[in-house]
This record gives sequence, structure tokens and C-alpha cells, in this order.
Amino acid sequence: MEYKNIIFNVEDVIATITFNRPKALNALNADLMNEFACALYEIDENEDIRVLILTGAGEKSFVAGADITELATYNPLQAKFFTEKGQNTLDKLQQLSIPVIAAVNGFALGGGCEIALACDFIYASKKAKFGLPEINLGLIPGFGGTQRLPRLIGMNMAKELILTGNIIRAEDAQRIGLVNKVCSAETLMDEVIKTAKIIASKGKVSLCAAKQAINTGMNADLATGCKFEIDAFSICIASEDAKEGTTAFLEKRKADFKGGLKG
Ligand code: CO8
Repeated sequence: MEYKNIIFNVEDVIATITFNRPKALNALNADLMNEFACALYEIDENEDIRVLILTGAGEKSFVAGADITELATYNPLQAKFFTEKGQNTLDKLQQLSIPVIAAVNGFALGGGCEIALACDFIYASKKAKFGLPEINLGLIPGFGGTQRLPRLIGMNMAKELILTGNIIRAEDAQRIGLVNKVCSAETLMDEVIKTAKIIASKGKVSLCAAKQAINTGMNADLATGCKFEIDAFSICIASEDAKEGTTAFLEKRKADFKGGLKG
């Protein structure tokens, strides 16, 4: 597919999707969402990709939310269709077998914040701002924000952000557990790539298993989560990567994981 509203780049084993409508602060219109969904399927098909990074084009914004010019024209049926479609895409993002890092370089508002919430973790530049300001439009979050935000930062903190529509700075987002690391604007991508490379150097089977075990456990009771962990651990032990990792330790050398899900 030819991408016009995102830039999809793969370098070595790290893929980057850059939301690319800088004049509209990378707001999510229907075309961009379709391209984003296609890119996620492309990534899923590519066994060589180990980590995905999401970021925004321009200096000002990650994603400033759904495109309000489109949103303003929707009737209830269209709103249902587009929220369902958007939620399916963010579910796909969350369930992607590889780890996903959001590099939030500016505004992450509404749907933009919800995309970041569906990533595995968030690094932000000092210039980043987070919020779910839909309440100011007479709306509520529609891409999973009412569900993922309380799971991440706790119910009361999420209620305050969603009910006030307040926009918070990166440092405050880090303080409440929304953001893992705050960097200068100049070093954000270097820091994200550094972490992506550390993750990419691990075995793919164990990366996928760890992510799936955490995701499954967060939506289940402790016993179910632990049971899933037993099964996932048992699958890891049979992989080439586990043979290499344990042998390398015993031979006192650095493991060289070849990766691949067939491993
Ligand atoms: N949609 C469309 N255009 C936008 C958006 C947006 N979300 N955000 C910014 N823009 C446009 C502006 O209209 C402006 O365009 P133009 O230059 O043609 O006038 C350009 O981007 C630059 O924006 P500003 O001049 O406003 O820049 P400022 O620095 O003054 O302000 C803000 C930046 C604070 C980010 C401001 O633009 C703003 O408040 N934007 C809207 C943020 C918002 O409310 N986001 C939530 C949207 S709703 C949502 O995301 C729901 C998700 C689920 C929906 C599911 C249904 C499908």
C-alpha cells in the first residue's frame, strides 16, 4: 500500500510509523487510520521486525486526536462505525506480538493519547503534553481511553483527567505513571532507539511470550495469569533462543539470539 498520511520505515529489525499530517498536528482522519491499520498488518506479517516505534511528524505534535473537522459531520451510526474500526486497530496495536514504544514528541491528545496508551510503554519529550480533552467537545474518549487509562494510572486519577479534560505536561504524566521516561526533544528518538535496540537483541519467542503473559494477566485474575505464564514459559524453554541463552550463560559468553518465531 502507498502511504500518504503516515511514514512507514523499517531499519534493520526496528520499524517506525510516523503520523504525518503536521499541518493538522497529525490529527487522525479516516485515511490515516486506514493506512495505520494496513501498516500494522504489514508488520505482523514481517518476521524480521522485532520492535515498533510510533511518533509524530513535525516539532509540535505526536497526534492531536481525531480529526475534529470529520468528527463534526458524523451521525450516530457513522460514529459507531468509526469508533469500532478505530478500537479494532488499537486492539491490533496492543496485541501485536512485538513490543511497541510510543515516542511522544508533542501533543498526545484524545485519540493520540489513546494510541500511546495502547503501546507497551511511552517515552516523552519535555515538550509533550497529554490529555483526553473530548469532554470539552461534549464527547467522551472513543478509542479505548475510558478503559486503558484507569487500568494504567488508577481509576480516580483517570476520572480527574477525563472529567476535567485537563492537559498535563510530560513530567506530570511521568509522575502519575503514564510515561516511563522524559527526555529532551533533541534526545527523545536516540533514547527510544537505544531501548528498542536492547529489546531487539533478545530472543523473539521470549519477547512475544513476556508481552502476551503480561497483557493476558492484566485482563484476568492472578491464578489465570500465572497459569498462562506456566504455558508461555514452557513454550520458551523449547525455543532455539532458550538453548542459546542458557548455553551462552554456562559458557560464560554473550548470547547471540537468532530470533524468529520458528526459533
Ligand atoms: N482535528 C483537526 N484539526 C486539528 C486538530 C484536530 N484534533 N488539532 C489541531 N488541528 C489543526 C488546527 O485546526 C489548526 O489548523 P489551521 O492551521 O488550519 O487552523 C492546526 O491544527 C494547528 O492547531 P492550532 O492552531 O489549534 O495550534 P495551537 O498550538 O494553538 O493548539 C492544540 C494546539 C491545543 C492541540 C489545539 O489544536 C487543540 O486543542 N486541538 C484539538 C485537541 C482535541 O480536542 N483532541 C481531541 C479530539 S476528539 C478525539 O480524539 C476522539 C477520539 C475518538 C474518536 C472516535 C470517532 C471516530
